[in-house]
Amino acid sequence: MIDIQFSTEVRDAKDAGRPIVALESTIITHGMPHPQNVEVAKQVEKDIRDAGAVPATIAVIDGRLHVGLEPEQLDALGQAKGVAKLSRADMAACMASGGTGATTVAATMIAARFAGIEVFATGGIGGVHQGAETTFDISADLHELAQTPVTVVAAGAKAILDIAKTLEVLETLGVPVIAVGQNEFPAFWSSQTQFTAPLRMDDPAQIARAHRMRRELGLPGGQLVANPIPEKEQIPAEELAPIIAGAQADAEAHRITGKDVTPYLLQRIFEQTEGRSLTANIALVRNNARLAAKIAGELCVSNG
Ligand code: PSU
Ligand code: MN
Repeated sequence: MIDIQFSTEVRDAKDAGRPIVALESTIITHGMPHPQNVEVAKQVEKDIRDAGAVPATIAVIDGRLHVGLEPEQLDALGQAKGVAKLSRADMAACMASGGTGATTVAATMIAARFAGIEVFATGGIGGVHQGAETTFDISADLHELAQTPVTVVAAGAKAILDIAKTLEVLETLGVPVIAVGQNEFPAFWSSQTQFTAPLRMDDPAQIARAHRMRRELGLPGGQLVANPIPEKEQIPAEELAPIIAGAQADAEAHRITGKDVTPYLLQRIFEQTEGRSLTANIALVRNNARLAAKIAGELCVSNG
């Protein structure tokens, strides 16, 4: 019944059996300011093409599920006002009511699986927020990783989250957390943390094999690939700590709750770092896109 709207490029890639990488759209509508959001979205798509795969940016537009956006659709989404932020809970409702919404990691995974796409690149995943022991604020992204078979490449989890608790929940849910090129689980703007990732794989072919092995074992759920931000683009954790603490205090003072928390914190941190957080964010998303394209390429070979 659901009629997926594929972009021409994604449709052709599917027909030809070429590697495809899914991309989320919440990072465009709720994660970065206009016009950089659209520039970055197009640059990331180009990075994926240059690495030999085809990008599929996912969004709900006027009730229809789009897998791959034409450039004009990306332009329009990047400056649209009042776009919903869709996760597992509200994606179907948005489609049923003819609404327009950007997909979070959770909703992008759902759409990717539905469209037969196994690899997805983003910046950072949602996780367990600091203070979750009182707010219960835990992103639906974690549960999605536990049940939807898509390998997600991210730069770890932001320090706006409680990284220790996020890793514990991922372990409880049986989600493989695989660091690339280092032993530590990276923290988005900085590569080094005090947390050792449960797994490490430096070879995209191995990550693709692990993805396929889970499927063969009949295991539900995906993999979280934690790809550290390139060294020269990092912002030291100690420099960000007071800024994050300030943003969190503001969020509390303004009684920001639910799905507004993450976009609010990202916006405050952007303002307080005078845009440096955005420059780092762009570098790490591009880095993740390139790795995801390699993994998708390897999966294509092994699925062949
Ligand atoms: N983390 C980022 N940038 C983002 C997001 C998270 O560094 O743009 C977005 C992603 O779409 C993610 C969502 O899936 O926020 C998580 O929101 P929540 O914490 O409300 O589940
Ligand atoms: Mn939340």
